Amino acid sequence: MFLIVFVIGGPALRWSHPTGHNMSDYRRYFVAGGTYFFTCVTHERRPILTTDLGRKCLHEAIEKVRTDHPFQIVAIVLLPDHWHTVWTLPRGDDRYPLRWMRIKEEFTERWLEAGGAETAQSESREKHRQRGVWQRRYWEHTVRDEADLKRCVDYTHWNPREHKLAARVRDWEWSSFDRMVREGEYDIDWGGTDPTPGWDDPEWGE
Ligand code: NI
Repeated sequence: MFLIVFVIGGPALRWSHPTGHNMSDYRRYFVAGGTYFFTCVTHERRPILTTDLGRKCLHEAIEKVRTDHPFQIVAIVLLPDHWHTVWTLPRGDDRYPLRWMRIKEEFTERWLEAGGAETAQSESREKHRQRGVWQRRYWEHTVRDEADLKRCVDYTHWNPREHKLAARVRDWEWSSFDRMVREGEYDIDWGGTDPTPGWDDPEWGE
């Protein structure tokens, strides 16, 4: 039975993983009304996020903001010019816009201070005191239930393949996939086929 599943491959591999976890594990991540999927893109799609400096600045920015305004990172992936992430906020706290504003600010401050480049400023952006590091907006999707959460997390981890940046999901260094394999949520070889076909429409940002 398992041999057959293994030969078929693809998403079915999840059934055979050793600790026998299944979708119900997502209960520990899901907070009704407080679990979100986000996409955030760099200004003019500059490929800065997977550089040493970009990763350092983003890590520090997230940790700084999480100290002041806690949230759980369920899943995260860095691509060169954007990132996808799934967060759970504390119950009764819906202030993700504040967290996003702060993360962008903290990143920008560190990035520019360390000599990272920014793109040329339009008059309008200068008026709004924005720097040429991030796109102004970001995409937000409120996760509806555990099945929706599973799709969002799968979408996040499969994204390097979606963007043709990695041959296998496990080959991409800059995501929470490794952690979730260690936690027993995925088989290491997961991601042979697109787990969320058709989810690359504009609502998903990328
Ligand atoms: Ni993407």
